[in-house]
Amino acid sequence: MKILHTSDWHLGRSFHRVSLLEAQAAYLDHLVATVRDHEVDAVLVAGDVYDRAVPPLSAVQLFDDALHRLAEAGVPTVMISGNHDSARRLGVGAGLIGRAGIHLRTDPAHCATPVVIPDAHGDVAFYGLPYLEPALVKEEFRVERAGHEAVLSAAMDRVRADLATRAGSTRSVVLAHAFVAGGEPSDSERDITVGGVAAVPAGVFDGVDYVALGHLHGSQTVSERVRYSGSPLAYSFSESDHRKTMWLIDLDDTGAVTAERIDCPVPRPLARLVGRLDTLLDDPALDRHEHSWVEATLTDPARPADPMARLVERFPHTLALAFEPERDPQDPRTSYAERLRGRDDQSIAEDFVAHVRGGYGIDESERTVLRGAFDHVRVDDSVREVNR
Ligand SMILES: [Mn+2]
Repeated sequence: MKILHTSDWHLGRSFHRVSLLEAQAAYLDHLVATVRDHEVDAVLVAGDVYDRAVPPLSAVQLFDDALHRLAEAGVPTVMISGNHDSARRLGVGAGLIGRAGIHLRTDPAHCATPVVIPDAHGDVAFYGLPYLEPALVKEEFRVERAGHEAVLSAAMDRVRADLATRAGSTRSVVLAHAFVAGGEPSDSERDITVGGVAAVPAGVFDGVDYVALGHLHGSQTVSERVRYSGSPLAYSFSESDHRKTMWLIDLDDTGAVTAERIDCPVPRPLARLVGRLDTLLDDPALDRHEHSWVEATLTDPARPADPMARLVERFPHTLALAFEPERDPQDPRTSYAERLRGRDDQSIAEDFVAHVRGGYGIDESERTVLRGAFDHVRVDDSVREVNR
């Protein structure tokens, strides 16, 4: 059986100030084309279909269109809700949509009710575990300590119990949305740490043939049978090194897994550029990034004037700008007093402002205010001197 595993579509999300709706539509075109080209038998979407609990209409329309096209392609599809989705909203109409072969699993109570899809070798049981927020589902699973491991273990106990009632030849697949130990996060997942613990051990999923995970946005292999597909698009610059893909899983008659990565379309490459502004503007080696979405970190010791306006002349798709002034290599070894020697209060205070604002230096009107404050202090001191 050929299974296409994807997750974390985050429909409706934008990248900095750029809407990704077109890129997400192109990805869904690619998904449907892949289903046809590779004669896929089942599509799995492991949560975070939407970026927000109440998604914008354009995202809902995109999702509606995807459902119709998957149903039209005749490919059974199993989807779960992720931590970004509203399970209740996503699950509206699930019963009716299920009749078209699109199975939305958003209710924790239905964890152990699989979607059963047969092939020439027998049945494959697909168990959809929606994102299980410990505080919300601990009663459903009757666990006392509400952590991710406790609720997922309880859900998996139900899965294994159901599986044990089925024919021995039944192969099994679980969809889950969780942070599994060994996985590598990026900057675009919402933190799900509970009581200081974010990750669950992969061992909670023991006993099934394949685990299609969602939540982490980088494609990764926790073990041969436990994988993250990652998001189809980059949602932060921390993902600039990611290769965005889906897993095409071949599940043979014994339940053994063969995995292949299917690349997703790249709307525009990402580039993280670091250096002095003049270098970024002149270095011929950066030619290849001129059409990328750019995050520029300027290392000039002093903040250059109009850096964004100058950057966009060469890199019109610059979306993020940061300042990290380069330091004298001796700097860490010099004492605080030495660093302040010979500098006036005004310049020290200006540096402090830039420091606490993450590199955004002081502007002319702020400089005037600061100078006024120092003047006041000095005047007061001089008056005191006189009156003493
Ligand atoms: Mn996600």
